Amino acid sequence: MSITQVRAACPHDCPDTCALLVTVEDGVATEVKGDPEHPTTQGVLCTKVSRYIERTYHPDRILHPLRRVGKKGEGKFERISWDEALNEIAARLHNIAARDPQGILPYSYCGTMGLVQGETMSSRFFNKLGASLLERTICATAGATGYKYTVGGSMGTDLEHFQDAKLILIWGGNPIASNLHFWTRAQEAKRRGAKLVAIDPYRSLTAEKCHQHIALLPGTDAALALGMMHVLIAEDLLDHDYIARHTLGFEQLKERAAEWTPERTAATCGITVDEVLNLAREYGETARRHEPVAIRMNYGLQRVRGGGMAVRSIACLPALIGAWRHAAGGVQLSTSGSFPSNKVKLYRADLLAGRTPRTINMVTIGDDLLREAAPDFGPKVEAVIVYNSNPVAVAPDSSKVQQGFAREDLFTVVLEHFATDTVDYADIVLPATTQLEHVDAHWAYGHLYMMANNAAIAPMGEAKSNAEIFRLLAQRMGYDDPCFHESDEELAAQAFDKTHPRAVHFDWESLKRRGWQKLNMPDAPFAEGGFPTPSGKCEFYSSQMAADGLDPLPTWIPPYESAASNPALAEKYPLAMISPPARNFLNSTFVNVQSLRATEGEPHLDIHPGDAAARGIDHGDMVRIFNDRGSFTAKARVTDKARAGLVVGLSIWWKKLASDGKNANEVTSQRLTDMGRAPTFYDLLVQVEKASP
Ligand SMILES: Nc1nc2c(c(=O)[nH]1)N[C@H]1C(S)=C(S)[C@@H](COP(=O)(O)OP(=O)(O)OC[C@H]3O[C@@H](n4cnc5c(=O)[nH]c(N)nc54)[C@H](O)[C@@H]3O)O[C@H]1N2
Ligand SMILES: Nc1nc2c(c(=O)[nH]1)N[C@H]1C(S)=C(S)[C@@H](COP(=O)(O)OP(=O)(O)OC[C@H]3O[C@@H](n4cnc5c(=O)[nH]c(N)nc54)[C@H](O)[C@@H]3O)O[C@H]1N2
Ligand code: SF4
Ligand SMILES: [Mo]
Repeated sequence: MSITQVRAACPHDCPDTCALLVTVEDGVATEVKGDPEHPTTQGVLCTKVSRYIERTYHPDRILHPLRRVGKKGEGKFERISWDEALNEIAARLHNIAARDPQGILPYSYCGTMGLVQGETMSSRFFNKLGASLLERTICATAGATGYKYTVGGSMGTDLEHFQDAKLILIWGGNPIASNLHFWTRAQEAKRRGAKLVAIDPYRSLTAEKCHQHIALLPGTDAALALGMMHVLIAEDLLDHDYIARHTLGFEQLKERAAEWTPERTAATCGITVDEVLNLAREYGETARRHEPVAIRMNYGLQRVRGGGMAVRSIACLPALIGAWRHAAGGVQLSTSGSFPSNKVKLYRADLLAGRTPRTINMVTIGDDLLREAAPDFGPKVEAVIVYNSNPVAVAPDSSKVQQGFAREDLFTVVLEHFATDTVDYADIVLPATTQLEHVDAHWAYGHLYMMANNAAIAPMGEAKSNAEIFRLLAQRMGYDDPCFHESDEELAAQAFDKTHPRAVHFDWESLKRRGWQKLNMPDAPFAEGGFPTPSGKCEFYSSQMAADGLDPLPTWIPPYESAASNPALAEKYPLAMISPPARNFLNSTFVNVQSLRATEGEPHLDIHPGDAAARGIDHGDMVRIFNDRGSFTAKARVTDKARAGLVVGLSIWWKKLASDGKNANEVTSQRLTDMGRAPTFYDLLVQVEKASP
């Protein structure tokens, strides 16, 4: 028997991008574990990916191409050959492209975060075709935009220093579920005497284990940050030297913050004046003692109308108290901007050859699939090629999305591992390889290591990698540019820009052997300023924002839907709802892995005892959650984990595995954030009632 161990990387949309060791016995993968030597993985994986073998060898894997035989949505298919599948797709795409290639739309996100199996061959393919461009905004662009205006780019505190912080604010994130290796560091900090504070409307698994939990109303984070600034300034808990040398616009910020008294802040956020005062004082006083103070800001607070401004406002705080002076101080939202990935070479925008196709926002796919040709829109969408995403389950305002994909005149191709909710609407389904079956190179958004993924096993059945599928499609379309012949290995070897000082040491052959390699980065990136903003300073005042039509100073933008901002709507739909990630799923991935679904049970709705009693709802009752956009059912959990006025439905369930064939996105809206054109998944009002049996 031959036993080998293969170095791999976790492909999932998770900040941790773990280093994996895959045990292979006679060509069969038998175990996936964390690399004990990798400094952030430290030999530990989350429960989900510990089950990667179960997912890879799952009996429901799609293992050969399929053609639809039933009605759209029914999920009935017949087996066809790769030749038939590729020929049919090429014929349909040629036909549409002859009228206008913008009628063709790619739809993809981060099913895999790999640079190769993400957007390399696919991007080249769609650029050459002149297809519509997709704005990949479904997750992080509100915060990334707000952070960029303020700090200059997606960079911040290095994960590997958080254990040395003395105060950590975990703001809008639930790392026990979604950023496990940060939580390890936070716990080590706790053992060394640090205080952990969770800022979250919901008593999440993480909030439960922090020293303090501040349960503010959803969408009020910018107000809390402004209130903290008010106190820091009023009580002179500032680092004047850092402010003078490394920030821009302090005088204007001071005027703005003056408006945010602790009383106004507390009323806006639905918390106490003491909570505001004590948080600000602890934040300022810890820094005053020259101790590191860090913020781990995450995505929960961005999924509302003012999501960009919320991130921007929080991102101003470390500069006010000079927290950036310490390696363990500052703030981390995402480290993605640290990676010089080689997008010019990988994506090949030059293949557009001067054309500028229209752009479609993936958040508004529901409306856009239902639109007719129009001067302000362009041609009707006639074909969608979906890969690395499951839009029918994850995109907002789901009944519209479903209606769009149900269009008889829409040609849909889905590259997948499993028969997801989206696959049910496909005309052609193509079997894709999993991370164990293909090669890839990875960046990360929670640490600073370039990562390699070696193929551990041969492709299952007739599955092919995404890059290979687009390579074959390019051939069928008659594209002869040499870039369409590059192998997955050749693509991986170009992953990072070796001319960039942070990646000069990148070498694919050695990365493959070692598995990982840290970027060249200073320990405390902004200790001496040097922010990558236009002014080189942390911009409290941003002229760029003014030029972009935004308030140049931090400000609170109320949610579209809340009791305070829309009282008329709140009469009808009095409860705010959020649907953050369930611990055992990764977005909608893993929902079909039996052992993980069994742990989550079934779709739940957490509701405060007061709100439940007012509606005659008991623990365990089936409830209907609804608003003008739609409804879904879930089993009520009556618990004060959800603050009064808020209901929480951990997500993202496959619709077809829920009792009513629906999930939380029935009630979410397609409205966009203040900046970054991102979704507002947690900005909505609903009513809840006992479901009729
Ligand atoms: N297990 C697991 N891990 C995941 C994912 C998953 O689905 N499952 N998804 C991955 C992806 S794609 C992403 S983007 C990240 C997301 O990572 P995080 O943003 O850390 O997501 P969550 O862990 O749900 O934490 C969000 C928290 O924000 C809170 N929240 C909601 N609204 C507000 C608000 O207005 N203000 C504040 N302060 N808090 C609010 C929620 O109650 C929730 O506890 O996680 C990644 N990791
Ligand atoms: N209500 C609500 N909705 C949300 C969110 C929320 O918190 N609440 N979160 C939002 C966020 S943050 C995000 S990032 C999006 C995520 O939305 P998506 O990016 O669509 O993520 P997944 O649902 O995990 O779907 C990814 C799919 O890619 C497939 N896949 C994985 N690897 C490969 C591969 O190598 N090749 C191919 N062809 N397929 C592959 C998987 O099988 C899976 O079905 O959802 C958003 N939707
Ligand atoms: S999902 Fe996240 S925590 Fe789990 S193995 Fe992958 S990178 Fe690590
Ligand atoms: Mo995400």
